[in-house]
Amino acid sequence: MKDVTLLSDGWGLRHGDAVLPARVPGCVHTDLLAAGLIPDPFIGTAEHEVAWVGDRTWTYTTRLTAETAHERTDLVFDGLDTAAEILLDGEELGRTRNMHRAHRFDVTGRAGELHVRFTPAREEAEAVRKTVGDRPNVYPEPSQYIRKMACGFGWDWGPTVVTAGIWRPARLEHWSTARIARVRPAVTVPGTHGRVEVHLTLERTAGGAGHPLTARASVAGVETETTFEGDEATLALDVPEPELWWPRGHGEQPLYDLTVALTDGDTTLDSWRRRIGFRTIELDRSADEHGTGFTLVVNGVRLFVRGVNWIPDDVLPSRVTPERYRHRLTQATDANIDLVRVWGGGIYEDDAFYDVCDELGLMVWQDFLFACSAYPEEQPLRGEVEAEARDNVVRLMPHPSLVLWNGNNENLWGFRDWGWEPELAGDSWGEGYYLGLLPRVVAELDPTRPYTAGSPWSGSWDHHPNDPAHGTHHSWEVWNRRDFAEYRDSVPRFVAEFGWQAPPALATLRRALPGEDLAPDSPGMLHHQKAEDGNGKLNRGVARHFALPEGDFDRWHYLTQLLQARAVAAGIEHWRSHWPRCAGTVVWQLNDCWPVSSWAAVDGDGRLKPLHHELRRLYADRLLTLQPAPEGVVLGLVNQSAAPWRAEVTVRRTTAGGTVTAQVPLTVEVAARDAVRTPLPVDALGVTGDGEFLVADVDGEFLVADVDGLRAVHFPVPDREFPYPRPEFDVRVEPVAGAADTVDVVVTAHTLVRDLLLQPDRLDPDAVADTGLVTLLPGEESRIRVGGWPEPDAGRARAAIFCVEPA
Ligand code: BMA
Repeated sequence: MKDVTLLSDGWGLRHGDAVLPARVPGCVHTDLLAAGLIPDPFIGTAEHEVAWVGDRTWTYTTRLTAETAHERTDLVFDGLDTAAEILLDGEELGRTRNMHRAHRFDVTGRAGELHVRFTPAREEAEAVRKTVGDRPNVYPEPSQYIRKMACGFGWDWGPTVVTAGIWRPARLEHWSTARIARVRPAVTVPGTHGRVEVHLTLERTAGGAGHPLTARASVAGVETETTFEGDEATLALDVPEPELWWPRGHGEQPLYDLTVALTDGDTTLDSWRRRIGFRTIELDRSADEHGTGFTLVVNGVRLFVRGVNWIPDDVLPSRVTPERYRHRLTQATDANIDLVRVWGGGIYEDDAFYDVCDELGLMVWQDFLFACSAYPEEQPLRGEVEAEARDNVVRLMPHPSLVLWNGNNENLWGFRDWGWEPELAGDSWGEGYYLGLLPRVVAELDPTRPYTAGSPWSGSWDHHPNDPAHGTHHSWEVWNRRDFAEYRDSVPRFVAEFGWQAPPALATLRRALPGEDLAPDSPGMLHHQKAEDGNGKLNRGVARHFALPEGDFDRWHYLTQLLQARAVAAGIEHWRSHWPRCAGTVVWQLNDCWPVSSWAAVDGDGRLKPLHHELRRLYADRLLTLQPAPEGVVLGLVNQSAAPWRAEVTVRRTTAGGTVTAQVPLTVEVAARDAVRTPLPVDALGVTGDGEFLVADVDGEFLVADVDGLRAVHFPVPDREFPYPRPEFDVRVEPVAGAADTVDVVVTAHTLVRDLLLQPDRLDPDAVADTGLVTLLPGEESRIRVGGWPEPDAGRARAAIFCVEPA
């Protein structure tokens, strides 16, 4: 049987004359941090102080001992970051230049000093740039000339931390006769049975050549075997009536162990095991009266996708543990998210990520790793791109959660719109990858999954790549230049990116910026804001609705977080109610890779922004909305559950002081997995249709709709024009039986209280609340469960509560 020795211990990192203890997997930054030799780049402006690390050559060392019981020994690296020379007793075993693939070296019978020497990534990238020529990039770094996580060079939400190191596990594999080199399980559900075609590739030793070997595969109690003399075999398993794997919210996630064993007579040589799931996946891109659709169909069910974009959870990605993946992805499912898009400026995540997605029923859309720049198609990059694509398609294809491969992020758009086309003047820029190489690799290796060439992409050059009427669309104009009301001006077929920034939680800022007198433009705040004119956009966003608070950081912080939630709500409420014309929203972005002001719903320390709670409402199976529309105020109801919804809605017109001036009951039938938009009865409610100003001339009136515990409100004027009363409410704290450090903070409103928010991290840095923004009418109560708060106190709870104040 193959023997595996993990090479996790006994590594050193050369630093000057010293050798520091090194972690594998890990990176130079984590080793230097552990040795106390660099400050934490996440704190203050220390990012600058560690910049030198990325520009040095670094060598990892260990000793290899020889093993003689097997015919072959391979030294295997699951990931080397990035340009490395591997030396055994001074003799070169090989060189690498791609963080995104695995490498294997034959070290049979060899012992000695192993050195892995990393050239600075920029040096490697610049050398490649010299040979292939210059190409446009949205960012000032040479990220497209090296196959390395692009966002590590800095992004509009990320620090520049250029890593090096053995970032994924390393091991020795000792084997004889043959080993399993590759297993490609193609899972389909033709009719009522499940079919797994296991495409197996072996590697044999010289002695193992031509030797008859047996491969046995089994899944769900079905077994098959084959004996063969070559290096390839295909085993087909038919599973009668398997339980189907469903995206969350649509059914269960049954997973089946698929095992493959390779034997030589009675001797087992090698084995392989993964969990798979049975489901069908199609991407419907047919033309219709609105353009070209983009609808995921799982097990025959057409889905509105409730998605978020995922970026590397740490700019030092080797630090992300399986537990951390589980925690972060559970935060996603807590917000009723059903798809994560692994964005192309990051990494192909560890298997642990996709394992959790398989279990949680979280669909994964995986980008190939190209983002926001023109990528040369010449060598040595082309060969690396192909090898990396082959590695990762095969590695990830067993996961049922993976539903879509995507060629790149924004590069087809960039070519057409961002001045690249003239600048390139005929040079290669990646089109050959997105429209040629990558779809060929997917069709060859993983033909059961759909591929799309890019995000955004309209399906062909016949339409603008970001044409909302065709395929996927990125909606960035609104955040960059406009009010979020303008999300309502179009109905894209699938919104793969849109978002709004907000600062992280206060406790996160306090940790990242110790001692700073916090202001929107204090030095640390500015350093932890990487977007072009980020604060300007935040401030203009606030000023469209509220008087911009001067000299009151806490209020600015509350209002920017509030605006983030309202902006994303405006988009999702509108687009989701236009199902099936619009078939998904993928919010930019779920997570952060350090503490920063960004579009994320979960901040860099893992704390929830109000947007996270808002997403839970927006992505619930049933959604009630009131939306201004050209035809008047529209009641939008979404029902993504499998049961029809007979919604008995009460719509009220009420004054700021709490007097109900009109009230109508409305019954709306919403079929299963359907959405309905219905204009409000103008006569009964006295509302007129006139753009944003929809309630009749009476000052200080607004609309409230309620059904089955869901509420929607519509205020006809910007907040700064609305005559809010001075908010009055009581706060009490009630213990929760049987739950340590947990209380209910109960807020009773005596007036209208708009967008009340309890910020739990002001109570305790570890405290969490189960409720985000909530609007209370006079007399109403909100019960906010707060966990992780050992010393509850009503006065402190009150001090942690914010709401909209009169202008
Ligand atoms: C999109 C993404 C990222 C970027 C985000 C916010 O373009 O693809 O490149 O971080 O917008 O600007």
